[in-house]
Amino acid sequence: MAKTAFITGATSGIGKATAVLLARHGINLILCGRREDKLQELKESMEKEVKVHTLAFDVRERQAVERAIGSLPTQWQQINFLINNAGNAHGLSPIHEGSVDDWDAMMDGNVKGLLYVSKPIIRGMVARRSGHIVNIGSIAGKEVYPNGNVYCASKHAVDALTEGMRLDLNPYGIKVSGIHPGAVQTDFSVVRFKGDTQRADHVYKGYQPLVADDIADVIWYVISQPAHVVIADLVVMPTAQASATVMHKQV
Ligand code: NDP
Ligand code: 8X3
Repeated sequence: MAKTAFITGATSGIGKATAVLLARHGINLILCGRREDKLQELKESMEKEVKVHTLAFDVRERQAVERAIGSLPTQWQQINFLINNAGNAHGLSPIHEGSVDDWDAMMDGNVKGLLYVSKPIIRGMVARRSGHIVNIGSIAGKEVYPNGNVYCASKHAVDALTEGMRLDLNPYGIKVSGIHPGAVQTDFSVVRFKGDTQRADHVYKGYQPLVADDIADVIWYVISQPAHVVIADLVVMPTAQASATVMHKQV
């Protein structure tokens, strides 16, 4: 029987590339994001390959998340893979100058949103005693870099939650994986710098960054392992990157 993946942040970047790749592998998809038009476009482009269901909601709005997941028709309720990918950085400022609205957006989206989405889906996995959760963390969840403060804190929280999920779900045979990318060229920096595309482009100048397809490949590798294997924790960076702050740029 075909499997089903629930992907948050499927309208762009890593989530979108993952949706496209999983569809090629015959996995039915529940695609989520706030931008309904993008979800609809994706659905239309993939429906020849697999079944697609879309849910438009903001992960920060607890009731909207519960409503959306609660609205899933019976045939969509058996979720095999939960890809917790939705998230963004907002701003890059010293701690004493950061915007509190940006802090809220990151903690509410990257941390609380992930929890709101996960709970109802995990309950189904526990009842069925099977499932695989893939949390997209970041190199920022392994290291803290200057001015990254709250984004790094949010991704450290994702790392801790990944470990916590793995411990608590161990008796139920549920796999939990954390994938931690370094620099990937997506809309990530455009969002971080509030639409300043010049500043965003500069982040990826002078070296070859990862692209969303690289991370989609890693996600596919992680979820296609045999039943007895879990890739628990994986850091993936561009070859030019050695840590959150060390990047070999040719300028
Ligand atoms: P993009 O900006 O391209 O994609 C972000 C996705 O998250 C979009 O689909 C967006 O959908 C969704 N999203 C953001 N906020 C919300 C929200 N409040 N509610 C619902 N959906 C939301 O960036 P990436 O693809 O790069 O980012 C995906 C994940 O990868 C993030 O968790 C990010 O932190 C992580 N990451 C990215 C790295 C990079 O260098 N790019 C490196 C390491 C980790 P919509 O706007 O439609 O709601
Ligand atoms: C995205 C990578 O280094 O900009 O999580 O935080 S970084």
